[in-house]
Order: sequence, then structure tokens, then C-alpha cells
Amino acid sequence: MSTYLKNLTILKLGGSVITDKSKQNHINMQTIQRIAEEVSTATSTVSLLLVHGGGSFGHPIAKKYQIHKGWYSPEQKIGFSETRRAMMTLNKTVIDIFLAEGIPVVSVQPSACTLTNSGRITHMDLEPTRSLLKFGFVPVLFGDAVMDISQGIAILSGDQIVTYLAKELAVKKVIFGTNVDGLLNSDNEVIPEINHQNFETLLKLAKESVASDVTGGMFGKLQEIEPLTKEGKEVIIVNAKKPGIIEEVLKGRKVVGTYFTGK
Ligand code: IP8
Repeated sequence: MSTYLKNLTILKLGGSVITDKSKQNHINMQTIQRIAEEVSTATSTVSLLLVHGGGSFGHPIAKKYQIHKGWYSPEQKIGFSETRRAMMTLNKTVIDIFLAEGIPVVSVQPSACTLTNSGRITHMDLEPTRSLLKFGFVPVLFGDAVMDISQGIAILSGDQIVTYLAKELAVKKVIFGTNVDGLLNSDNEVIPEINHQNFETLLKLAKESVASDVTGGMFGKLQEIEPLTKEGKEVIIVNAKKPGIIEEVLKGRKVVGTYFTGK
């Protein structure tokens, strides 16, 4: 393995962190700004890949035009284009804020390098991303509307991108920055550790919770995390809305959150 791939970390910033899901097209500028500052103090110790979700930008339009259900009507064309544009707008703001903080972020547009089949990635050209990492850039990918071999069009979640990148790029650690302190039990307490014993029960619990996302909310996230834990990756769900958490976890310190042990 080349040196640049050692200690490679993926930070996923959920849509609920970078946008206000209760208001369409509302970006949480101050939250992104604070996270960028935290990342900037921590990136000397890690190689980083950023992935962000769609929040109140991608999801409402994707839902309106049922892009995640695949192609069934020419009216979806405008919806597909609008979903893509919404994600570009959100991504540009993230890029602007991180760049102003001196972080060498480079946007990598998933829909331009990825094909799915029934919503799952079958091809993703990772060479540009590998090259960016080699030179010390921070590639930034995001959930997107993509072309799909069997159903024509699809919504590719940021979480699925994370799983794919983590496997293909020999990533060591994956941090999911959400708006909750971790995975919560029925008493709203953080489950500090998830292993093979309690994974299935928690998956059922998450399935019963209502998801407003077209990509399945916490249930979708857990489904993406499962194969990663089997491969022995370090996976952590933390609250990115709480100041200091992202900096601490990037620096390898123990924080409040849910740790997947894979045992
Ligand atoms: O928020 C979905 O990405 P996610 C992106 O990571 C779109 O599930 C376009 C809805």
C-alpha cells in the first residue's frame, strides 16, 4: 500500500448536519464553518476524504420526482436535472467554506464517474480520487442523482459512496457525522458499542423508525456500515453538530458516539 493511503479516513457529513431538514434549501453555514475549522486543525495527522449528504437540498426534489424509484416518466427528466443542480449548489457552498479555511478540497462529482445497477454502484472511476489523495488533496464527494443500468436513473446515497470508497481505497477509519450523539436505544441513550451480537436487533429497531430520506435514514446507514465492520474497518457515528467532536475524533481521541467493533 502506498504511504498516502495509510491512515486514510473518510468523514461523512450528513445532510441533517449541513442543512436544516425542516426548511427546503437551507444551508447550516455556521455549522459547516465550525466543522471546517475543526478539520483544518486535525488534517495534519490524517489523509482525508469528505463525503456529504443531500439534506433539504437533494431529498425533497428527488422525492417529488421519485428519482429513487427509477425511470417511468419523461417528466422525471427535469426532476433529475434539478436534483443534480441542487447537489451542485450545496456542494459548492461546502467547497467554498472549506477552501476559505485553507483546506485543499476538490469536488468529485459522483454522477460523472459512477454507474449503478438497481441503485447499487457497479462502476466508479476512482483514479482521479486516488491521484488527488496522492498529492494531498481532500476529495469531496456527495450523494447524487446518477444513471442506472437497469432502472435508468437512481439516487446514490452518500453512505453507499462511503462504503464503496472505504472498500476500494483501503480506508482505515470511517466517521459518520450526524445530528445525534450516536445510535440511540428506545430510551434515547447512546449505544456505545455495536458488535455482531447486537447488530441484527438494532437493524430491526432502525427499520421501524420513520425515514424522510429517499435513501432510508438510519436504517440505510446501518445497512451500509455492516459490510465495513465485517472487513474490520473502524466505524464511528458521532454528533457533528456538537462543537469539538469532529476535531477530537479525527485526532483519534475517544468521544461520545457509537463505535462499531466488528467483533
Ligand atoms: O443524503 C442523497 O444522499 P444522502 C442525495 O447521503 C440526494 O442519502 C440527491 C438525495
